[in-house]
Amino acid sequence: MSSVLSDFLQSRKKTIETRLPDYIKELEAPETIKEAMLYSLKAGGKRLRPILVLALLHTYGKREELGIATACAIEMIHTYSLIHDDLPCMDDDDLRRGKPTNHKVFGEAVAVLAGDGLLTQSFSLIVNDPYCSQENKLRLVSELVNAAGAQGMVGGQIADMQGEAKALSLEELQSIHENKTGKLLQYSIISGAILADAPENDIEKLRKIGYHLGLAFQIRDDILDIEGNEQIIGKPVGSDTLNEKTTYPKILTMQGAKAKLDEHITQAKKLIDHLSVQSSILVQICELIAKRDH
Ligand code: GRG
Repeated sequence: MSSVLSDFLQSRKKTIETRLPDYIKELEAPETIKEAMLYSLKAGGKRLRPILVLALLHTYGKREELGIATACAIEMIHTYSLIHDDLPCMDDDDLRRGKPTNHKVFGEAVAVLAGDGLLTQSFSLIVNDPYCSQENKLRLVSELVNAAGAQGMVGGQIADMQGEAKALSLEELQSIHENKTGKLLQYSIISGAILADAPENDIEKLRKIGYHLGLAFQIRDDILDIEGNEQIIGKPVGSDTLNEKTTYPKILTMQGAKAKLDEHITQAKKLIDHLSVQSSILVQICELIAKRDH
């Protein structure tokens, strides 16, 4: 990773991690719910989505402060989705990012409410953003509903649950991930562009870039899952116990999944080349998504 990218990622991660808790601490709300919300918000993570918002403002030469509220709103929605995804009624996970999951610490009922609180609060951040025009607020909220709701992440999650027991086609798998993981990542890119008042032509290209990056991110996730499992249990791709769920490597083979990942990254980079501005940061983030190791 270049030192420019590494400095960019580290400094923006620090900014987000400094600003994020303030939005919860300032709330007039019962301490227990604030504590549970803060627990997961502060539990680490790459902060890729909020960094993308700031990267777009940087790309268009705008003050990154303009993106802080939306960037933190997106991280709140991402965090809510992870809290709910870990619940016993969903994936039933005990650990997230190496720490006990929210429901393990606070109990199931509080964890559900912490997720609900984060989801709801995220909209308040956008609506009360002092730097954002009324017109942009409306557009950001409406795009966020599409990205995170039943037509986006929530819809992808249910399709994923329903598809768990059956063998899916590549098209079905792609549609699940486009919604479940892709749409919020795509929103991180286009919301940054909206806040930067980027040309509409660029916003439409960025929507396609977000689509490719969202799928690339998920394919990399599938690859990392299997490579991680191979290291832990020593089982190769295709062994039954590891691959009950349909994944890209299961349908395409590991080599095919890597080729598909490269295809999406190449498409994204081509589109970046055609934006009205140059963005070496975006190009480098594409390369990072293709090669990330966690
Ligand atoms: C419960 C409504 C609802 C939705 C859950 C996103 C999601 C939908 C579940 C997460 C399951 C999962 C592990 C998906 C794979 C891709 C993904 C979103 C990984 C986690 O995102 P990262 O890698 O996480 O950005 P960090 O920890 O870095 O924030």
